[in-house]
Amino acid sequence: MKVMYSAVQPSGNLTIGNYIGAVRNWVRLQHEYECFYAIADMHAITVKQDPAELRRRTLELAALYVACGIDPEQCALYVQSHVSAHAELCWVLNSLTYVGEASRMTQFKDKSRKHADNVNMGLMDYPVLMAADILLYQTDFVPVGADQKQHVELARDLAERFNKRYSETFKVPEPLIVQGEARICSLQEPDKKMSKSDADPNASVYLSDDRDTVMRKFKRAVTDSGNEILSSPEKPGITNLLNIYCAFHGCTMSEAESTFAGMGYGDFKLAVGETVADVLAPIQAEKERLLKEKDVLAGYLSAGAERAFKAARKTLSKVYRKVGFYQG
Ligand code: ATP
Ligand code: LTN
Repeated sequence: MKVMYSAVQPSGNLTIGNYIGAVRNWVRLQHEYECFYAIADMHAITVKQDPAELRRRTLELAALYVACGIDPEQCALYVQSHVSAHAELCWVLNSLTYVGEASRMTQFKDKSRKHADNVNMGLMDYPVLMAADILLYQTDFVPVGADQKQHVELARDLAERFNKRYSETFKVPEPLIVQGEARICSLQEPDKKMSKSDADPNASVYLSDDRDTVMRKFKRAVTDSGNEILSSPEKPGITNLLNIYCAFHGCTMSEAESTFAGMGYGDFKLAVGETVADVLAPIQAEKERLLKEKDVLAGYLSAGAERAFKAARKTLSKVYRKVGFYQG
């Protein structure tokens, strides 16, 4: 069976961008592959986190994964910091990564600008830890949103570099990016991606938003000049709303355009909001139910970590042997 690996950071409430770009695809793919789905808490601390909040969000994210349809019996669902091999392989890969290539990563440059008072080593090392995550499991495919493509490419480069220097060890992974749905944009600045750490709460729709909040955010979404509901580069606001509608309703762009032909912007925004709220309601109810059963959730996570640990250990001991670490 081919292997799939992905993760989300518990760095904020999940947005509909995370759902469409990542988690929903994981659910679709879980029966066709051997899947490892992690909660990337080690990545999250590369920007400042409140410890109690990080702990709470980690469990909440586990509940949300399951509520969205991830089957913990089928997939290894676990917390990254529970499997120490991630940090260990990261250290080895650090010695293969050039400072130049790490400092050229788009996300590192963006986050350095955004958190100018805290440009720490972890922020620069973020893609190397991500490469370690992926390569530990001999991953074939990495389902992510378009923003993570560059990081998966670094993981490929590091795998090839290691294999060339020490002999064949790592599978070279492929990113798996669903076109169109891969980038849901901010409702306030539609040329920017929707992000769970955006300071403006109206920019992002969270999976935890109730119907009223969802409707209010869509009502306030910025639109473009003109009055036609068409997808085009000159209409980033309308295009984004159409994209969201297609992703949640399950239709093509031209089907969505004909559904809304002749409708005013105001009614169109309400229709998109209703469609999103209808999908979110059952997920929210299931998440609340799961959070009341903390022991069950903790059981899923420890079983997941055990499975991940076994697979990761195999790769890590091979790596340690190849680089020449004395093993007795
Ligand atoms: P942060 O704002 O804290 O950097 P984020 O919202 O960008 O977080 P991540 O944890 O970095 O979320 O990403 C989790 C997954 O969701 C990744 O696969 C990423 O590509 C995907 N993703 C994030 N935002 C979007 C988006 N707006 N559209 C589509 N996919 C997205
Ligand atoms: N950086 C990723 C989260 C992440 C990830 C991974 C995704 C951490 N490790 C390994 C895929 C594979 C993000 O989506 N921001």
